[in-house]
Amino acid sequence: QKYNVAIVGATGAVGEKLLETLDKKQFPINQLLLLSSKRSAGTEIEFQGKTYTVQEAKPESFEGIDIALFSAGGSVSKKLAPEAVKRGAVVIDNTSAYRMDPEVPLVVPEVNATDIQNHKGIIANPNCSTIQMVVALNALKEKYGLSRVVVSTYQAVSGAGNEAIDELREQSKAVLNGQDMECNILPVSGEKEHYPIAFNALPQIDVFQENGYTFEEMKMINETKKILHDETLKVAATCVRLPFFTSHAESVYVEVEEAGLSAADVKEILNSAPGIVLQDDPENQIYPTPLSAEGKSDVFVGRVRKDLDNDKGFHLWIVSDNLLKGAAWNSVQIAESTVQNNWLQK
Ligand code: 11C
Repeated sequence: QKYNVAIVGATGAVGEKLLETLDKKQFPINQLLLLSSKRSAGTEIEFQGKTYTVQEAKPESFEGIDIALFSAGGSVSKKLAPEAVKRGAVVIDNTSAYRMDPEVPLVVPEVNATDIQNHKGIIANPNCSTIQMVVALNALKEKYGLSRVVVSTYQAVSGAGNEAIDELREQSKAVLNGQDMECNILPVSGEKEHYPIAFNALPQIDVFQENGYTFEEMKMINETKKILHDETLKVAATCVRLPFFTSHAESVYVEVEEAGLSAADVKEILNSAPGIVLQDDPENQIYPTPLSAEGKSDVFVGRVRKDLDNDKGFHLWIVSDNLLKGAAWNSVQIAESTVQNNWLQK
């Protein structure tokens, strides 16, 4: 069977990767519809030897669509996802619009694919930095139990979209040419203050919340609990933007429930978990980096160490391509799981 698929946000950084992933996975497509904002409508995109003209996304666009992959920002999803569902489509939404809605499954297929069955038309794709972390956390939780997680992230500019990628490129050029930098986008497009990302580190991803955490940090905290089905899990996060284009890296401290484990025990579990590639050989300086993970769909884990003071504490370094497993790849995995298990019906 083949499906009519729409991509909303086809011209964006994730949209591009959605097309790449649908092609790579040979997703069974009958008709493909590429949608965008009015501004990007008219753009021509090649896919599997055919040229498609991107159309402005409107409620009527979704007539006859089976699966709509949304990645055009939360406000577009809020407005158009219900319209798509009303017209019979299942929406896989890569924005934060519906993630914490109790009616909406929030899915990383290696962790909680069966949650898809409970969907009422919308399935949410988690935040990129959450996805790569929970793939590793779930493996540990299933075997050893999990009580606490403290994460600090090192995130690529592509998480903030094509404009942020351009900003890093232009600022880097300016610095190297001894010119003044323009700062218009980062840390957050539309915020009052903008700071250089080139040759810098910005401890703000998304807007600040009343509790002093950023929205990105709260996404990591709340989404992790939802995906792992554990509201009692203690999670703290600090999210930082760094000047590279692709892949998020994370330093993660975890406390498991079982006592007396070694780093080797933890590595063994991670090594056999779905979606994870263990790259951990300090003697030969083997560990993942943002550049080594770029373009790959796996979650890479290295630097696994036992805490020196806490018997149940372990430190991990987790890296993955934020536009692939963190976004497009995970969305298409959700689509595959949905159709292969006959879970399209609401
Ligand atoms: C970033 N994690 O790196 C964000 C991008 O909620 O899907 C993903 C935003 C989201 O800026």
